[in-house]
Amino acid sequence: MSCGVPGMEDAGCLFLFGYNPNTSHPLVARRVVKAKEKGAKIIVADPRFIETSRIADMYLPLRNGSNVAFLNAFANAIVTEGLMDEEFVREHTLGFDEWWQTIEKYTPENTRDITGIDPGMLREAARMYATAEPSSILCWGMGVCQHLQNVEAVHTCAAIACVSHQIGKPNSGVAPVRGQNNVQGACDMGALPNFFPGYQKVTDPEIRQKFADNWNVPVEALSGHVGYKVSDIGHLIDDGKIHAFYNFGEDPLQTEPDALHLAKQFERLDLFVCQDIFMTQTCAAADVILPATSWGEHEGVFSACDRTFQRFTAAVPPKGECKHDWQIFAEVAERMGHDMHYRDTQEIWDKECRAMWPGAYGATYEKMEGLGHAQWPVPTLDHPGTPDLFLGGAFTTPEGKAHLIAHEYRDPTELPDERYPLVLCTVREVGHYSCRSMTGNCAQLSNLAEEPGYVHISPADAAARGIKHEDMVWVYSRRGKIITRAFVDDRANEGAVYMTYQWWVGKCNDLTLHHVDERSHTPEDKYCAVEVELVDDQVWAEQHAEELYMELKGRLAENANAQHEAPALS
Ligand SMILES: Nc1nc2c(c(=O)[nH]1)N[C@H]1C(S)=C(S)[C@@H](COP(=O)(O)OP(=O)(O)OC[C@H]3O[C@@H](n4cnc5c(=O)[nH]c(N)nc54)[C@H](O)[C@@H]3O)O[C@H]1N2
Ligand SMILES: Nc1nc2c(c(=O)[nH]1)N[C@H]1C(S)=C(S)[C@@H](COP(=O)(O)OP(=O)(O)OC[C@H]3O[C@@H](n4cnc5c(=O)[nH]c(N)nc54)[C@H](O)[C@@H]3O)O[C@H]1N2
Ligand SMILES: [Mo]
Repeated sequence: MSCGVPGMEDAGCLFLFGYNPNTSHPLVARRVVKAKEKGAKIIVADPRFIETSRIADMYLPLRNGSNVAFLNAFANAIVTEGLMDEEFVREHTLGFDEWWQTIEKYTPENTRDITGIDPGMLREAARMYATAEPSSILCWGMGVCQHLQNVEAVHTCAAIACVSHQIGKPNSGVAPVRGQNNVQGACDMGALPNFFPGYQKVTDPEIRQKFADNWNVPVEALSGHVGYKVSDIGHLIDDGKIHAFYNFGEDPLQTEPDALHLAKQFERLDLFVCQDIFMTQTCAAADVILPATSWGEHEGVFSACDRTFQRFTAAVPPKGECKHDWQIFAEVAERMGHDMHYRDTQEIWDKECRAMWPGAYGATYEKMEGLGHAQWPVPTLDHPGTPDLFLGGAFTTPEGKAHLIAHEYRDPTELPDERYPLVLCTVREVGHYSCRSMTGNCAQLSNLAEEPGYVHISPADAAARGIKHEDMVWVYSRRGKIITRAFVDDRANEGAVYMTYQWWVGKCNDLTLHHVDERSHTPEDKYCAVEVELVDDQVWAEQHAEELYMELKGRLAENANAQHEAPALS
C-alpha cells in the first residue's frame, strides 16, 4: 500500500474496487466508516451489493470479470473530462502517449456492453475520485487479483492514481489490502519464489553473495533461478519435475482450485511433508506431519497490509510435541547438514531481517515493545517510519518516474453457456476463515454457520429453478458436483452465484477452474461456469450432507489419533 490504514480516515475519497472490507477486514471497515463520518466520498464497484454499498455515495454494479474494461473507461473519463493533472503526468510519469493509444479506445459509452455500467454514472464516479480533496485512495482486493486479468487491472489502477495525481501525497494512492494478517510479512521475509527478504532479487549475484555470506554457505548453494509458485505444483508433479513437497501453513486440498484433480496429483509425490497446527485434509494426505505451535503459543513479528511491523508475544506455552515453526525449520536444516541455530525470534529478526534489509534496519524489538510498531521503510534507529510512499511523486523505478501501462480487455476463460449458465464467484464470509481449520474448530463460530455451507443466488435465478431459501441444492461445473444449501440473496446479481471457500462438504474448489494468469500465476477463483439445481429429495439431501461431513471428520480424527500413536522419530 502507498498509504497507511489509519490515514484512510483522512482521505477525501475511498474507492473500493473488488474489495469487501466489512466481511474481510473489519478493522479496515471501521476506517471506512470513520472516513465517511469525516466527510469522505465512498465509491464501491462490485458486482454484488456489498455491505459498504449501503453507505456509498456511488455504487457501480459492474459485471463479473469486466474489470479491465471498466478501469480503462474510468481512466478514459479522467482524461476526456479534463480531470488529468498534466503537470504531474509530465514531471512524474513515463509512457503517457502509448498508454493513451489503448485507453482512448475504451470510452464509457462503448464499454457499456461489457461492464453494464451507465456511462453517465461512470463519468460521475471518475469526477468524484479525481477531484476529491485532499486525496483519494483506490483500494482493491481479491475481486481484482483472482481474475484472469489481475496484473493488468493493477497496472491500470496505478495509472489511474497517477494521471489524476491521487498518489504521491499523504493518505493517497493505491491500497491492495493484503489478505491475511501476515501476507505482507511472508512477502517481506522472502516467502516468494523470486525474492530474498526485503524484495532483494534471487537473480542478482551480488545479493546472492550477501545472503551466502550471512548464512555461511558457498554462493553456489543459493539458486539463482526464480522458484515455482504454489499454483503450479500440481502440473509440475505431472511433468515429473516435483517429487517432494514440503507444505507449511497451507491447506491446498481445500483452498486451491480444482481440488479433486490436485488430490490425485499429490498421490504421485514420493515425499509429502505437512507442517500445520491442525489435522487438515492436506495433512491427512501427507507422509510426514510436523505439528507446529499456533499464534497464541509463539511470538514474532507480523507485517500488516500497510507495511507496519507489529510484534506479538505468546499467551500460553506449547502443548504436546508441537514446536515453533522456526525451530522445526532449524532442526530440519541441521539434519540436512546445515548448522542453523537461533536463540530466539529476536535473533532471527536482527540477523535475517534487520541486518539484511536496509529498509527494516530501524525496526528494533525495543521499538515494537508493547503496542509499539514500525512502518517500513524505516532505515535508521531514530527513523519514525513511513506511512506514505512516493511523496512528491518520487517513485522507486530506476528513472524515479511511474510507468503508465495499459492493456486491452479480454474475456474471462470459462464463459457461461447453456449447460453451465451461471458465473460462480468465490468469496469470503465473516464467521469463517480460509480453509476453516481454525474457525471450524471453534464451537461458537460453528454454531453460527455449519456444513454444507451456502450458495448465494439472486431471487430471480432461484425462482427460475424452483429453489427456495435454505433448500438443499446441487452445484456443478465441468470439474465436479457438490451439495450445499441455497441462500436466496437480493444482494447477489442475476446470472452469478457466490460461495465461500470454507466448506468441506459444500466445497467450491471442487468446482473452480485451475487456470492461472501468465504473470502472477494466481488462479481465476472469481470466475467459472456452473449450474445450480434443486435436490429432488430434500430429506435425503440433509442426511447425505451430514454423512459426508461425519465421514470426513471421522477420517481426520483417525489420522490425528494415528499420529499420536506413531513412535517418535529420532
Ligand atoms: N472472515 C474472513 N476474513 C477474511 C478471510 C476469510 O476467509 N474469512 N480471508 C482473508 C484473505 S486470505 C483475504 S485475501 C482477504 C480477501 O478480502 P476481499 O478482497 O474482500 O475478498 P473477496 O470477498 O474474495 O472478494 C472481494 C470482492 O470482490 C468482488 N468481485 C468479484 N468479482 C469481481 C469483479 O469482476 N470485479 C470487481 N470489481 N469485484 C469483483 C466480490 O463480489 C467481493 O465482494 O480476506 C481476508 N479476511
Ligand atoms: N475458491 C477460492 N479459493 C481460494 C480463495 C478464494 O477466494 N476462492 N482465496 C485464496 C486466498 S486469497 C488465500 S490467502 C488462500 C488461503 O488458503 P490457505 O493458506 O490454505 O488457508 P488458511 O486457512 O489461511 O491457512 C492454512 C493453514 O495454516 C495453518 N496454520 C495457522 N497458523 C499456523 C502456524 O502458525 N504455523 C503453521 N505451520 N500452520 C499454521 C492452518 O491450520 C491452516 O491449515 O485460499 C485461496 N483459495
Ligand atoms: Mo488471501
